[in-house]
Amino acid sequence: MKNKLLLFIIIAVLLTAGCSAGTETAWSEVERLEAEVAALNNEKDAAAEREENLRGQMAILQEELDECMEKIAGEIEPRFGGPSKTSPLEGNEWTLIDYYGHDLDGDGTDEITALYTSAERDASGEMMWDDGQDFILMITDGSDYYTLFKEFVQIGMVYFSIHGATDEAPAGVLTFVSTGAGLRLEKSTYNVEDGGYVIESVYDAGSLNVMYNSFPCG
Ligand SMILES: [Ca+2]
Repeated sequence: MKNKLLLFIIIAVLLTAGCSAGTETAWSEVERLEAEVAALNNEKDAAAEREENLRGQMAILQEELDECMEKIAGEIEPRFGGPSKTSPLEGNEWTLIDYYGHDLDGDGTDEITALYTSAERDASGEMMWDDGQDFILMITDGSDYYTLFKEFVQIGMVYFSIHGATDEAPAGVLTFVSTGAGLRLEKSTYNVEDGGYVIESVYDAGSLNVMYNSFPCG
């Protein structure tokens, strides 16, 4: 009887010890797994932050690339000012800034190159410039109109000069666009084959912080 009781006690002790050891092992495993999950979450947060930073950098690079492509396209691909029977002045009020007559297409007859703006003159004839206004530089040849420049210019001015033909170059028009953010220069020459003016970008200063220029105004 005594032997049976002793055997029961030993078995009970062994079983209790076994359960306790199993529970401790399970808790350790849970703690290890929790630490691993926390580490993975930290890694995930860091990766998300890196991704956001990269997206920001990519957006800036894309913007710079677009600007470069736009600039290159403007420099490489000339515009074409073909003839139109409709004046670009139609539909709005325009103020004539300046004009000049010269034979630009070599047919012996002068065309009129004229610069207009949407800004108005006051009663004494002085220009009333706004922060920005539209400009049109156009050529009139009989009943045909050629638009060399038609844009809204913010805090800036448009000028033109006329050049006669030489042995090296045909007659043409230079268009200067001076703004608070840069300077553009375009050259327009008549193309006999296409029957219109090829407008090439000669120079584009890009984005500048212009503090002053001595160009005359109006
Ligand atoms: Ca002519």
